[in-house]
Amino acid sequence: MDQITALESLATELQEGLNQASSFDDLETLRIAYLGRKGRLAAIMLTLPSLSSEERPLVGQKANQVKERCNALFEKKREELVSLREQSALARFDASLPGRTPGLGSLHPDTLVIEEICAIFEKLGFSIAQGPEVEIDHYNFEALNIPPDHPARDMQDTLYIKDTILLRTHTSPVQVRTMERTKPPLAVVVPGKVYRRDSDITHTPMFHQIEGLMVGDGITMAHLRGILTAFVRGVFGAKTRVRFRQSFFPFTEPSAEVDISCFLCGGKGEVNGEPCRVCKSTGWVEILGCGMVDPAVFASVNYPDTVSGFAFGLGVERIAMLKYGIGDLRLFFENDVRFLGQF
Ligand code: 2NM
Repeated sequence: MDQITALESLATELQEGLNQASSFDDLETLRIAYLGRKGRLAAIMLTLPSLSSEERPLVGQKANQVKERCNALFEKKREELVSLREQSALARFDASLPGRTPGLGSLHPDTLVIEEICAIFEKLGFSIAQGPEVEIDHYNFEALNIPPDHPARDMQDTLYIKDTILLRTHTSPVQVRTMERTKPPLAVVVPGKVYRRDSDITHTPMFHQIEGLMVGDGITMAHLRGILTAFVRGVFGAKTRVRFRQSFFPFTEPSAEVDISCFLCGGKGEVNGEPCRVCKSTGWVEILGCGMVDPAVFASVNYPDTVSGFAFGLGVERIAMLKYGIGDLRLFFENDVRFLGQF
């Protein structure tokens, strides 16, 4: 039978063809020529109907064996080509080439300012405290001598979650919580996020504050002045001058705002004959609010009426804008790495 001879030589010839093949394209060309729909095996199969009923099953069986053998030959060659490709990729790999520099992250200007300021206060003997951002009316307002009819309690200014649960509008509730569980004397600074119902070019619904509190027997405004002067000189330089302006807060009496001499123009109000952009030619920059803690606050944490203390608060973004010359508050919250990478 011619078909049996033809089938027997098919696998042998395929092996010869595969020996010459050097690419996956060569492999595919051979597959189509031998096993394809119009290939050599198919051509032999087309002659089956012309055979006798005794010959037909013999040839059919042989055809199946040859097909399996051919498939095995193709698979073996394919594996060889895969392994060759891997070896040549390895040979091309140059371990002496310089690597790609991984992108390094950087700290947010808020984080930098918080870390710098907290480090200064730690050197002055303060410890760092933190507390919840979701607060109750008692800690955020009541204990801080902010009466129920005070405008700060208005829905206009405070983000309420429900009834008496709210997002803290300052970090002062943490000072109250700290006093509740700590006997005087104590000195803490509290950095953290605060929330207000306010959103325009110079106000964001969330921003950062650092507040501080020092309590003990015989703490006076002299201590307040000394500590805050040391603090601003740490941040803005040893020549910085300090000025206290009388102010008002519900939780302190007396209260003051602290201005520092302008760190850009040195208080002269102009730089190279141009009006100073930092202090708007006034020579002074407002930096924080402070005061002697109101006895009503001490009463709310059951401190004896013999203690006294001072407290202060500042806005972190405001300090960062001054320190780094950042002109737009919105940059702090967009998290554009081109901005964040500059500090
Ligand atoms: C400020 C200004 C003045 C303040 C008061 C207290 C507390 F809890 F001790 F009463 N914490 N922070 C305070 C005082 C905050 O921010 C402008």
